Amino acid sequence: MLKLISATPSPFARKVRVALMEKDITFDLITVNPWNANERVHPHNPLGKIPVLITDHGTPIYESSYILDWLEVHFPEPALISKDKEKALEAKYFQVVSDGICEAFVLLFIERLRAVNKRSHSWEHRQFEKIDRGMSALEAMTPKSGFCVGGIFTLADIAVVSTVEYLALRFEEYEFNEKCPKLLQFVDEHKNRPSFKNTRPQPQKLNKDVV
Ligand SMILES: N[C@@H](CCC(=O)N[C@@H](CS)C(=O)NCC(=O)O)C(=O)O
Repeated sequence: MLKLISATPSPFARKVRVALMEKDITFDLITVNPWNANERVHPHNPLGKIPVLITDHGTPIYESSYILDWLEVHFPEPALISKDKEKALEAKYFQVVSDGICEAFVLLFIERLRAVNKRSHSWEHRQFEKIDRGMSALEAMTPKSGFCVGGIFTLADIAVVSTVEYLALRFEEYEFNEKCPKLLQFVDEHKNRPSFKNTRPQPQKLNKDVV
């Protein structure tokens, strides 16, 4: 059986969990906290990051967008990406922006674990701007209602919902209502889809010694 090494708040791992559920693939969920010093993710991924999917042959596959591509090849139905190449690129673009926002937020979040006098405000500002510009790009791209690309549920919808709900959990002070009302409406319409409902992000406590 496939195994997925995952963490409860991770938007990257959530994309994979949603895809596995949408494709009705049975898998073992292994929940870890990848930031803990004693957590052993690196034997499966030299980069030490989750998500990692372990195949039936024991081969580890990592990087969420790559795992989604792998799933599409090995479990093509139901497709989470259009067979039309242009539409497929369009959907992947949502994922590029979404992953970029989440990666910038992880850097900001980790910086904020430092003692106040050790935090770099210019670094925090730099990450904030990436998140803010990314969210505004996503707000412009995403429809109020329906699906992001081609009238079908795709990895674009998965990426958008995972990103917005992750930020809503970890970045409460972000002005979602003012800055991205369309994204909120989109998430509201889709959040009760079973694969989203069953993978809602949950916080994990991070040790300050990570920095
Ligand atoms: N680009 C990667 C990002 C994965 C990622 O940043 N995972 C975080 C958790 S959300 C992690 O495991 N971080 C641990 C570390 O960097 O040491 C992907 O899409 O899979």
